[in-house]
Amino acid sequence: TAARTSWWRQDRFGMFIHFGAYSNLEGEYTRPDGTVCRNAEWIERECGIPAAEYEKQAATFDPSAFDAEAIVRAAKDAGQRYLVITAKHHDGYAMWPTKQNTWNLRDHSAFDPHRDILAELKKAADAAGIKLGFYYSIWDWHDPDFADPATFPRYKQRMYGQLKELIDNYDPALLWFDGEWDAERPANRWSRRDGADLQAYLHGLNPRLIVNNRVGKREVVDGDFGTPEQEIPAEPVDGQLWESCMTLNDHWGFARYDTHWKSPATVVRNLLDVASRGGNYLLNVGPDKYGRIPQPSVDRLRETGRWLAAHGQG
Ligand code: FUL
Repeated sequence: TAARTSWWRQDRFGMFIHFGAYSNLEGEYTRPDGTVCRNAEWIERECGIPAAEYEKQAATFDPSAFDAEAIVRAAKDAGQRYLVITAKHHDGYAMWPTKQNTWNLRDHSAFDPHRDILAELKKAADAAGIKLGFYYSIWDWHDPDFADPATFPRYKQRMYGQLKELIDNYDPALLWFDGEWDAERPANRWSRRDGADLQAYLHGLNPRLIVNNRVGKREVVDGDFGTPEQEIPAEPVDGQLWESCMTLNDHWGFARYDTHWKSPATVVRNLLDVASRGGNYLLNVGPDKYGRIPQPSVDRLRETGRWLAAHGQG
């Protein structure tokens, strides 16, 4: 573990990117009765959007302005040294041309079928000497085999298949799991054993992969590092590596109504606070439906980088 995680421990500061079919709604869903429901990456669930309707809107998703080089530049400007992008969030929509289903950006969108944003990001990140990681939700709202214990093995097979695709095609340095909790499968819980099996499988494919603790049950023995969310732990757990992930406003996915941005001073203070306690800081951006990082985020990243450069940390 020590050797495997050495780059990550040194890099300290990363960019989280929440981008998916939900981004296309930009945080707002107008119900048939005309009322508006607001959310972000949980919008399908929290606003009760019927699956057929969510699929219909996803078919119009066209992030034609996604610019991997601009994203990598924004990260570099901020002093960030790795990226973690949502390859699949809870809505189950894959952001690469997976062969396991058609619920993905290649087969179910209005996006240029010759483009592959994960490949673009990998290329840009490599060119800039920045590491690339993928967020992957175990919980899946779309796959019909997820919630039923009888069919879960079929889901699991597709999940393993998707993860192998990600590793084979994009060679990620890190996998950031999520959605390991049990909301819908009380009779068939994701166990530490499931997590250990999955980790063994992944390390069989690439022994250098770093994996977060949500691969298991978020305990000290699970994965390589802990994942406090929207908080900076006062008392780090003995010897455990950790990374605090945080939003720049109040949502992970793009929400056009959310202008509650943290000030650059707050971002710098959080980063220093995390670093002083030995943690990593994974700071989120949520691109809009065209794939552009919101300007307020770009500005804050630049300010943060300026501060770090001025103080010899850049
Ligand atoms: C949570 C998810 O449910 C949120 O949507 C977000 O991805 C956050 C980083 O992890 O558990």
